[in-house]
Amino acid sequence: MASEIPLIPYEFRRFDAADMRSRAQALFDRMQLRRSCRFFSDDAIPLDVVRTAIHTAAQAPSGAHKQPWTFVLVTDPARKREIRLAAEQEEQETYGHRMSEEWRRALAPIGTDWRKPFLEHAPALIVVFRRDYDLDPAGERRKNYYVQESVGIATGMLITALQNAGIATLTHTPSPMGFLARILGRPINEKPFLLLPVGYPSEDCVVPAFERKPLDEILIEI
Ligand code: IYR
Repeated sequence: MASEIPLIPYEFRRFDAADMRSRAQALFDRMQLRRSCRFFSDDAIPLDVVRTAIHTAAQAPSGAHKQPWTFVLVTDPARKREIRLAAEQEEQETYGHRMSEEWRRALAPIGTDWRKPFLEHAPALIVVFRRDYDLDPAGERRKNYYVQESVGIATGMLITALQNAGIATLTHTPSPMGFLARILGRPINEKPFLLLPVGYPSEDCVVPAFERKPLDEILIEI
């Protein structure tokens, strides 16, 4: 089938195997230190670095190249406060009665509760929105494809890019998240996907002493 879009040569750089090894290892060493950060310093972070990381995320593959994502970068303290209060309201319901006993037990070692002070302490929040459809200029719906997968991949790239640049993140999913679309005034075709507080960890930030699965447990080679 002929493509309607012009085809151009793939600009791809090969490295020798030694270079490949050191590049892979260097990224692994940084990513191994990635932790979900729940205690942020209120120190400012260079926002241009965050913008570059968001631009990196937007290099992700997407179904039919629809790029079904929008990233909202929130630094305004009043808006962060509004988001914290709304998130805590939902989380009070969730922790109060929406969670199953099994879910409660799974969360117990992490020690989270309905209080979300990091939503105000973190110098910035990135709210990732998914677009299940786009609206064409006439207001007609144009469906997007594999939206969950596409936005999930982009978000993974975002977390990687931020960690690589020295910015800590938390993947936060207050549920339901509809309040984010309302507070941020997003259009009807955008649904909140993930809320990502970003910044430097506070001096006294602690994280659970989790172990990650070893490679031989998660990799099957045939
Ligand atoms: N969204 C809630 C609960 C929560 C759920 C899971 I699964 C976690 O890994 C962590 C928290 C909250 O943010 O507290």
